[in-house]
Amino acid sequence: MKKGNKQNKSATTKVIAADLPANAGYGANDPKGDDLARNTEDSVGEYLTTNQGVRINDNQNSLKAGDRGPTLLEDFILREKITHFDHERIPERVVHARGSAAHGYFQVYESMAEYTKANFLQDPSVKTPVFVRFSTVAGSRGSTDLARDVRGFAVKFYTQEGNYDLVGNNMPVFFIQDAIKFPDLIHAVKPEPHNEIPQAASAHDTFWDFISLMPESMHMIMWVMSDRAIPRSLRMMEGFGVHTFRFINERGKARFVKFHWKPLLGLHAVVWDEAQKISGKDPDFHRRDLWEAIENGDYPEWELGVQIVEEKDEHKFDFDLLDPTKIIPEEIVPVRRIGKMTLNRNPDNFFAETEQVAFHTGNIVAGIDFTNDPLLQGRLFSYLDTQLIRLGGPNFHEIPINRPIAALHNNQRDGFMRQTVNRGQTSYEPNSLRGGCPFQAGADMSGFTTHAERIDAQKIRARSASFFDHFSQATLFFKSQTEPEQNHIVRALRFELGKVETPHIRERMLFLLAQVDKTLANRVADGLGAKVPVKLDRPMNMSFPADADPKKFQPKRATQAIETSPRLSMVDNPNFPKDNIKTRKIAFLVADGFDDVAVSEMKRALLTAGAAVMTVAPRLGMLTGANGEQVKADLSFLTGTSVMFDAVYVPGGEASVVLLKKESESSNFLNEAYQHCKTIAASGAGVELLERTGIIRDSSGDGQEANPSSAQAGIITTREDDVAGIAASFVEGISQHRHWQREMTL
Ligand code: HDE
Repeated sequence: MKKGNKQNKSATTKVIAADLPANAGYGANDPKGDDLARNTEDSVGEYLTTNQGVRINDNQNSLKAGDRGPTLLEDFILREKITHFDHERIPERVVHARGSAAHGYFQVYESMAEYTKANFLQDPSVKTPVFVRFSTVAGSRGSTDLARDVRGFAVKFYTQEGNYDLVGNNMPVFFIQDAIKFPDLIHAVKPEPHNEIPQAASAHDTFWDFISLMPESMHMIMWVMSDRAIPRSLRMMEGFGVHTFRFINERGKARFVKFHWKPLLGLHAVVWDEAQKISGKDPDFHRRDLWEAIENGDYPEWELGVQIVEEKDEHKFDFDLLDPTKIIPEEIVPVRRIGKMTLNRNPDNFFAETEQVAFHTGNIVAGIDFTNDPLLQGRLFSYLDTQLIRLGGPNFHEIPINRPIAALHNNQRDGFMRQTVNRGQTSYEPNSLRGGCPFQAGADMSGFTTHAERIDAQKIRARSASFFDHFSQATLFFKSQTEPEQNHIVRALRFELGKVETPHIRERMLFLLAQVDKTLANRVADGLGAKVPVKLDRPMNMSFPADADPKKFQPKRATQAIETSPRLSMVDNPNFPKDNIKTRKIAFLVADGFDDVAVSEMKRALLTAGAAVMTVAPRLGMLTGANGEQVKADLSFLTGTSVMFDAVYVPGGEASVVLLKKESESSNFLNEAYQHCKTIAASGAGVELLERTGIIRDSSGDGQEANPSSAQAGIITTREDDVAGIAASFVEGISQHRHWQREMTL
């Protein structure tokens, strides 16, 4: 048999995906999966070929003049391979370069016909395929997942009537009010241009220089300095459409709408110290978490929420609905949950899908429309434009991940990489040669019609005075946080401004913070060893035309309808009761001689509650329990650290605990988990390990250490090996996610 040949291959085997069974590997009812299958290829059982389909006999050696001679230009196989390799990269996204994505579907709970004619929001039995890409904003494609940053939350709905993209973020407001400031904002936050430092971080002079001159960003700054900017998981964060959009019903009636995504796993964050450590230990933490959850069948779910406002109420609020630096507090207009999105399939190929997916705020369907939000208006230009450079031409809509499942017919033709072979003589409309086809669709045939908004205005470069209240909602956000969350904002600002080297930038920021909340500003100033200035030597707002009167552009506070909005907090948010531990990761610290009974009982309790358990041991391989039970060590102290977990359990077993005590890493593990306010449980001799670290100060108890004081909240122990007795408290402790009371004693 010749090298590389396989006897059982028929010479006619084709590699193209059209031959794959419909739904290859994707399950039934997945129209986008079916569509993608036309382009998938897995090479299993196939010969190696060139891109022209010529079978390759030797993939090890280039063609040479003699075995020690020069390589020949003639070697078309070498040239094709290397040329393709040389061109494998496309430009990364100018923002949101770092991302992770998944497939899934969306189903509406009941028809929304009263509000919108959008086809995918009518029938609860219809599953609309979606592709969702989460991202960070500032870092490049290879940057860490755990940067302090906004997270992109972009959803492409492949509806029967065309693609609808809801290109949102995990924060409901934005830094700026007008698209014309976007390049400035991004230039300021990206690594500084002279030395390309720092990567994926806002903690540097240029970002804070810009922000200190943009009071309109203060509301967003509160969000970015809060724990929302360091989510525990992409599966545990909210999403927001940010802008006000419109719903249009069959009768043409329009209403304003704001979109929300509410995660069914709740809202959770890590702590900043943890985020920085994860960035070193596992920079792919969020990507891995999303991937693994889907592989394990723990499909992340979000409910789509809408806040609907009648057109007649447009001016009823103390802010402008068109201003993207404002929210409509949920206490004022409740969020109605109208459907659910489930992510149930990982991409087959990162480049083909996650990298090449092209979102565009302009991808809308009949029943949804834009508003005049000046940030949204700019985005409507930017997304199509950016894809032209990023994906190399006007035909990116033909890339499998981008093409709609709805039929696509028009007279657009040609261009780089055109895939469609358009038949026929005509490529214009109107025409008679092709019977007028393709023809326009009436509104009754789902033809898109723009909402006929009345506009009677002068053409001016200006911003409405209704956009000038830059601080009230920043104050609302800060006041709505629990004490530990406020502490985190203070510390985040101390960290970020602490990295700023130019004194006047810090001072301007302290002045702006004082407009939000005086205590906040004073506390940040304390940490910086600075004082809050009483006035500035330049106007607060530098964002006005060159010959304008600066006084006219100063922020103005409006009276607020509410003082606090509990739904802005992550810790104490009535939308997200802390009542489960589903998919949380728990570490068991074990060594040979561990208490087999304790391990299996605790494991059973945690698995029943939906958590995942991993063993971390001094070494990899099989471990033997005191009664001879064998357990595989999933991680060693070298490969597994506490920041990868939500909680820790130390079972008893004298021999195991003796071995663990010899490992300084076991103490580090526990100390770090304690410092990050995680739930820690120990039973039998395992309690001694907690004593050695100082986590438990009172060594006389018998399980009484469980919550004896707020400082010990989330520390659950029993010396009696009564694992069944503490399992419920452990589960309850983990469901609280973090025990911030402990942090205040640090
Ligand atoms: Fe984007 N944004 N953006 N943005 N944005 C992009 O499009 C832009 C804004 C958001 O996973 C780019 O394909 C402008 C707000 C997400 O592929 C680009 C302005 C919100 C993603 C672009 C904004 C977003 C992007 C870069 C101000 C939340 C990632 C690559 C007017 C509502 C989508 C690309 C993905 C990506 C422009 C502001 C969300 C350059 C000009 C506000 C989630 O077109």
